[in-house]
Amino acid sequence: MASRGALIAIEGCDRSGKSTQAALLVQRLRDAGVPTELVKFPDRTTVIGKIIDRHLKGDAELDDHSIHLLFSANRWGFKAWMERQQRAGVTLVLDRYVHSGLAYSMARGLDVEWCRATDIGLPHPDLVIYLDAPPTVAAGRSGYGAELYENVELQQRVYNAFAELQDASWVVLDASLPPENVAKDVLVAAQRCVSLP
Ligand code: T5A
Repeated sequence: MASRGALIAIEGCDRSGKSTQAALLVQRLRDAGVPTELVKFPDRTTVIGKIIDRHLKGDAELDDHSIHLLFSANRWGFKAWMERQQRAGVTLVLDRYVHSGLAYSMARGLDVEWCRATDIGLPHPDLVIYLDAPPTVAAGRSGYGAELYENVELQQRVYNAFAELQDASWVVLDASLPPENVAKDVLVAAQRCVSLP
């Protein structure tokens, strides 16, 4: 029987470089012979993901509790699939996961314990890699401002919320460094839960 695949969550504020690093990590793990899949949350292709996408583009107004529940429901839609993949020995690299759900809703003033409750029962990440890029750095990156939450004032509150959520198990990386430097640090961190030949 294959040994269980790892669950690696990459977290951070908007434009901190998560998608860049998640894609590089998946490629490096696959190159090393580790079966790996990438999952991006929110997944905008599902029925729920399409509503989230419209909301983020300013096309569907939703109150803060409702959108929190939809982000969480979007993750629940992948629970069974993620568990199957892990059981089959596939490592999953998650571009955002439950801590994004908490940090963004905390930044909008929701109660953290209420927010946490909606994700209870989802698979636990074996590793959280947090890409630490101050909002003013991320704001200078291309495409910033295109979606609802991409403004420096809200991002500062998200940044503060992530700081509150961090514990000793997280690997916190300086994401203001060039992407290739961050990628080296991400790969080192990943080896806490994935063995490379
Ligand atoms: N959200 C999400 C919630 O509120 N609750 C939830 O539960 C979840 C899951 C969309 C929004 O939804 C919110 C958070 C978001 O506001 P998203 O689709 O992940 O979530 O949107 P973004 O975080 O904006 O994702 P992006 O793909 O836009 O940003 P990334 O992935 O952080 O950054 P990336 O890699 O795409 O890079 C952005 C730009 O910066 C450059 C890249 O080339 C690119 O141009 N770049 C760098 N430049 C300099 N130095 C580096 N180290 C760089 N790394 C990347």
